[in-house]
Amino acid sequence: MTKKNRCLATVALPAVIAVMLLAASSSVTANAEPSAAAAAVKIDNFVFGPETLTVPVGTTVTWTNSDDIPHTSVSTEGVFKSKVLDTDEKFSYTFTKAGTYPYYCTIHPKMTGKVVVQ
Ligand SMILES: [Cu+2]
Repeated sequence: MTKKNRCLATVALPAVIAVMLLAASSSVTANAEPSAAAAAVKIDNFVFGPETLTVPVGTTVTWTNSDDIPHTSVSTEGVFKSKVLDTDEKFSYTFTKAGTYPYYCTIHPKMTGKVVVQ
């Protein structure tokens, strides 16, 4: 091996490994969630934002408590119910049927929101 060839090998090998890792990670992601949509509701300053969220059927909605006091996200009709979410905690629910899903915070019942699934 000439000095030049050895140099090429040290550069090429990590590049090949990087490409293999990239290929592996992207196929794993694709398999885990084939066509799942995602949407987010942020809880901040005693408000669900957006208050009305419209999503397609099959969407996973994630509530994140960005407030510095605990909140919950509980379906008025008993469809879903989070635990008490402390700061930065999340709750997710996947909506598989069309409809309107009102919800509220059980600790502060004046906090309300709804998810419209189409
Ligand atoms: Cu609350």
